[in-house]
Amino acid sequence: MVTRRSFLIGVGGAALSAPAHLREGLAADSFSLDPHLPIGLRNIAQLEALPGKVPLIKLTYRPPNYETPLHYFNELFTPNDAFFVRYHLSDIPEVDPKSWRLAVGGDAATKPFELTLDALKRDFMPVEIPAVCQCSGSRRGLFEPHVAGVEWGYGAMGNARWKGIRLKDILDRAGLTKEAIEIAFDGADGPALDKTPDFVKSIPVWKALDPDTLIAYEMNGQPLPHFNGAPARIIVPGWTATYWMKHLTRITARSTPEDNFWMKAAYRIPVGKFPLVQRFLTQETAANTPITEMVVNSLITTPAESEKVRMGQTLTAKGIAWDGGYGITSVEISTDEGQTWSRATLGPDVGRYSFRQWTFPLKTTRKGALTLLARATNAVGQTQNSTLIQNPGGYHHNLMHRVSVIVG
Ligand SMILES: Nc1nc2c(c(=O)[nH]1)N[C@H]1C(S)=C(S)[C@@H](COP(=O)(O)O)O[C@H]1N2
Ligand SMILES: [Mo]
Repeated sequence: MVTRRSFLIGVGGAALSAPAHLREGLAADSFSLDPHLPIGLRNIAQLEALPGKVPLIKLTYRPPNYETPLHYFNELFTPNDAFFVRYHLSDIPEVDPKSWRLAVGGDAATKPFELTLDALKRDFMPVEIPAVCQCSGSRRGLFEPHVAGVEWGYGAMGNARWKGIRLKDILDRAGLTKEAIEIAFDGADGPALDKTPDFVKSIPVWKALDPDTLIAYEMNGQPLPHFNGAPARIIVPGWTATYWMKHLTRITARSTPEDNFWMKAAYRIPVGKFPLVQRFLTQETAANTPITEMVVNSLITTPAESEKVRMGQTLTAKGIAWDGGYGITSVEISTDEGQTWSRATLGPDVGRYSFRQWTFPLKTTRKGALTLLARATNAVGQTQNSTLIQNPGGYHHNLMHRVSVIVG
């Protein structure tokens, strides 16, 4: 079926019309939406640039939810200006780094204090960690049956080098009591007119004290872009991005579980359904538990869906794999719908929380459609699913990615 849809390319907004899966006429860096996304979404999604960003796939404007087009993941690190944007609340102030203050306190902190950005950079040791920032609901739009929420495709994620200081160093200065069980974060953004509760998230104290959990002020060597949390945000490597508080203003050490809507009702998964190791026990109920680490996953970034390839041509398929930080041990490719698998060559390991690139030589010996499947496995033996683990939030989609090229 060919539906007419128009979308804006570039800031100038040259209008083009083409169904997403029949876009051979468009440049290689053009817009592509997965054919499995709900048709309603495929008709309204637009490429549009927020200030400071290249055109991204706009899913909602208030609050801004924009995903990264798939082809950007051909790069190991996602460019800052192409990095996805996700917000729950519409009032998003531009924070002046000069007047910004970070308040640290709570009933489980003996020495509350405030910090300027200069003091944060000056008084604590800087560290830099490559890590994937992935929304829990990335690929929610690919769930069948569909699940309510922002109908993300593949691009509610990105990989960056995050530079900042250890959250642990801040908590050491705050003098945690032995009753401390959770560390909560608040950001400068808030609800606009609606009654949506303020976005506050907490993590277990053991995760907050992990030397890899950071307060970052730089991303890929540049100050954080406004829409990715300037002037400072939380980085919880391995865990989904819901805890990666942007525009951080307050850190609260708690002796009791945080009990707001965003902890108690949202970002929860059924107990025991996913193969996960790290648990957030102070928030767990008999039925469900907060989402924690990312599941093992991969993508094929080259070739693009429906790309035309000449018969006899050898091309190099490439892509990325990532997990919750155990480390990718293999990526396998199948060209026969999963009957047989061959190992791809892994690129350099730049850190256990980063994307791991892979390549695979592809021979085209027959005319017609050639379908690739990719499957990643990690160091604790977790692998991607061939059937979806259904859950009410539409989280943790890690079905094997499928891309078909046309050999002619
Ligand atoms: N202040 C603030 N921080 C936030 C959020 C938010 O709505 N407000 N959303 C969280 C969620 S759910 C995600 S997926 C990531 C998105 O990070 P990004 O916009 O930098 O890509 O930010 C997290 N931090
Ligand atoms: Mo998210």
